[in-house]
Parts: sequence; structure tokens; C-alpha cells
Amino acid sequence: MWQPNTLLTGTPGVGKTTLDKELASRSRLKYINVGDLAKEGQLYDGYDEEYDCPILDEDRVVDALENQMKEGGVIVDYHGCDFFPECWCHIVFVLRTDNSILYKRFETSGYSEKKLQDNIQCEIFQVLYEEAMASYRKDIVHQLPSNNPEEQENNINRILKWIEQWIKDNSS
Ligand code: DAT
Repeated sequence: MWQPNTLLTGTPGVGKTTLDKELASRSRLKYINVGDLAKEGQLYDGYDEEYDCPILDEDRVVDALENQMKEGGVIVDYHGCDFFPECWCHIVFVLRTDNSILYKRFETSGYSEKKLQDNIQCEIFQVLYEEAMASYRKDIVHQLPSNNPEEQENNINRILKWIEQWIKDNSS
């Protein structure tokens, strides 16, 4: 059975990983965290001194993902989305969290003050939503609120329903 690929994006801390793991455990979808994939394969191209983190080698990440994405049924999790081939993703969900809630989540994360402020700004200026809208057909990009466990549960149900419907619509 052919299954769609789902891209889950948003500012760090909005709940992508938490949601993805739950989605993967309740469906037959494969879950790929691009940050973990890059770390395992050392898919980096230098180091960003300002942000104190390795720079993703986007071409090698795309190569590493290619076979699985062509098979379908993948949920990709990353705080960026403009370098994936557009045809890979059938739907894009952008998780959104209110700044005050996000701030509280970061306070307990051990992030430096700079990283914390950068991520809050990223959410305020809806950087990931704009990136998704610029990179994909607008009608496949959806924002989902992710402020509390109830919203997370709603998001899981909404995404699973969407996938179920997609499979029905695309099975011959
Ligand atoms: P991300 O993968 O987007 O960086 P995460 O899944 O690691 O985010 O979540 C960051 C923290 O926030 C983690 O401690 C779990 C918590 N969290 C995530 N989604 C939540 C939600 N909808 N309600 C309450 N807490 C949430």
C-alpha cells in the first residue's frame, strides 16, 4: 500500500519529536529525525561559531533520505524544510506554540540565553511557517497549535485521519 510522506516542522521546542514518536507508534509510518540522522552519519559541512552548532550538509542529508522518501510512508522531523525536494512531501504540518509557553519550555532545557532568544524570535516571526509556505504548494501547508497535551492529542488524530483519507483517495 502506497503511503504519503509527512513533513513536520516548526521552531525547536514546539513539540515535533514528541508528536512524531507518538504518531510513529500509532501507525505504520517510519519516523526520521533529520537532526539525529545528521549526527549519526556526521552529515555536516563545517561549524557555525555564532550559533555554536554544526552546519547541516543539506545535499548529503537529501541523498541519505532519498530511498526511504521514494518508498513513502515517512514522517520527517526537522526545524527547516526548504532543502527537501518539493515532490517528496505530500503534506506539511507546522507546529506553533505561544511564546510564553515556549519560553517556559526553554527555561528548563538548559539552552544558552542566546539560543533561547533566537528560538523565541524564530517563533514570533513565524520563520518556519514562512519557509514552508515559500517551499511548498500553499494548500498542503497547515499550522497546528501545540501548547498543551490536549492539542497534541488533537494533532495526532488530525494527522492520522488525513493520512487515512489520503490512502483511500490514492488507492486504485
Ligand atoms: P521539538 O522536537 O519541536 O524541538 P520536543 O518534542 O522536543 O520539541 O518538545 C520540547 C518539550 O516540550 C518537551 O519537554 C516536551 C514538551 N512538549 C512538546 N509538545 C508539547 C505539548 N503539546 N504540550 C505540552 N508540552 C509539550
